[in-house]
Amino acid sequence: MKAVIILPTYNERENIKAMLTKLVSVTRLIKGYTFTYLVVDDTSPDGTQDVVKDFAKSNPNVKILSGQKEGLGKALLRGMTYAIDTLKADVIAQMDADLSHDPDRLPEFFKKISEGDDFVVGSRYIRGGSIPENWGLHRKIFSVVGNAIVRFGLGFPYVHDWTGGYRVFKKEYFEKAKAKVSRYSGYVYQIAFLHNAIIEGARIGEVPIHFTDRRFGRSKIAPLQYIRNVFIYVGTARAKQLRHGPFAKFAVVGSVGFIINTTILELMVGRGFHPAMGSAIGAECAIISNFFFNNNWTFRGKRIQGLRVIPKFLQFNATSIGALLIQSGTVALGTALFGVSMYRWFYLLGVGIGLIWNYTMYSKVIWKNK
Ligand SMILES: Nc1nc2c(ncn2[C@@H]2O[C@H](COP(=O)(O)OP(=O)(O)O)[C@@H](O)[C@H]2O)c(=O)[nH]1
Ligand SMILES: [Mg+2]
Repeated sequence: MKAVIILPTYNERENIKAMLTKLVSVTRLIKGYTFTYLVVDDTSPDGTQDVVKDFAKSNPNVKILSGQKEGLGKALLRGMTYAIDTLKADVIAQMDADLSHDPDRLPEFFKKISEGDDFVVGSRYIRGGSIPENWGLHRKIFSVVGNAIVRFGLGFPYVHDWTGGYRVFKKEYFEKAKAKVSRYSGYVYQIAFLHNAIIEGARIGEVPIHFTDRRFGRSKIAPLQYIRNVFIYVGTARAKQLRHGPFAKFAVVGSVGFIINTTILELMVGRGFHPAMGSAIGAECAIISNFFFNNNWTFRGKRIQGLRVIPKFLQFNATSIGALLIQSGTVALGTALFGVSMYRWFYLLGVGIGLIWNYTMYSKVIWKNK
C-alpha cells in the first residue's frame, strides 16, 4: 500500500528538516506501506524549499509541491489532490510541519487504520491528549471553545478534535468530499472535510496527542476570521439538517396550534365570553392538536399508542405549562430589570426559550428513543 504524508509549510525553514528526519525514521516502524513525504509549500520567502531540496538529495521519497499563497485549506486541497492523482496514494496522512505534531504517534494512527478505521483524528481533547500549557489564555479559549462549538453544533459530540491537522485517512474519503469541501479555506476546510467523512459513513478513530507549541517561527492563524468562519459553517450545516429533520415539522405543528388558539379566543370573546376563558380553552385545543399531529407526524417513528396515550398526554400538558411559565417568567424578569417598555423583546426571547424547551422535552422525554 502507498501512503503519502502531507506537510503544509509556510516559512518553516527552521522546522522542516527536523520534521522530515524524524518522519523518515519513524515510518520504518510502520509495516505494509511505502511512504512519500509531500511538502506543500506556498513559495515561502524564508527559503523553506531550499532546505527541502537539500534534504531530498539523500531521500528521493521527499517531494515538493509548490504554489501561490492561498492559505492552509487551499494548500491541503492541492496536496491531497496531487497525492491521489499523481502519487497514487491509498492512505493519506496530514501533519503540521512545525513539530507541533509528534511523529512518534504516527504508528498508532496507522494501527487504527489496519484495525478497520477509515479516518483517524489526532485528538487533544481526550484522555492522554493536551494543548500547550504555555499558550496564552486567549489561544486556549479559542481552541477549546471553537472545538466545542463544532462538536456540539454539528451534533457529533463523539469526535473530540475538529480543528487539529494531525490525521490519517483512506483516500476514498477525500475523493467523496473533494467537490463539497474545495470552497472552504483555512481551518474550516479541516472541519468540513471531517464532517463530510462522517456523513459518508466513515468509521472514525481517535489517537490522543500532546500538541507542543512550535519552537521556531510564528503561528499563521488569524483567530477572529477563524471564529467567524467556523460559526458560519456550523450555522449553515445545522440549518440544512433542521430543514430536513423533525424540527421543521415541529414548527409547522406549533404554528397550526397557534392559529387554533387565536381563532378560538377571538370567537369566544365575540360571543361574550371572558378572554381568560377563551384563552384557556383555546390553549387546551391547541395542546390537543399539537399532541395529535406531533404523535402522528413529527415523531411518527416513535408513535405512542394504546392506553399509554393517557399518561403521555398529561405529561404533554405539563410540558406546555412549563413553556408558559418560562415565557411569562422571562417577561416578568426582563421587565423588572430593564423596564416595562422592553416587554416585546422579552416576550420574543421567552417564546424562543419556550420553543427550545418544548422541542427538547418532546424529543427527549415524551417521544424518547426506545
Ligand atoms: N502551504 C501552506 N501552509 C500553511 C499555511 N498556513 C499555515 N501553514 C502550515 O500549516 C501548519 C499549521 O500552521 P500554524 O501556523 O503552525 O498553525 P497553528 O499551529 O494552529 O498555530 C504549519 O505547518 C504551517 O506552516 C499556508 O497558507 N500555506
Ligand atoms: Mg503550529
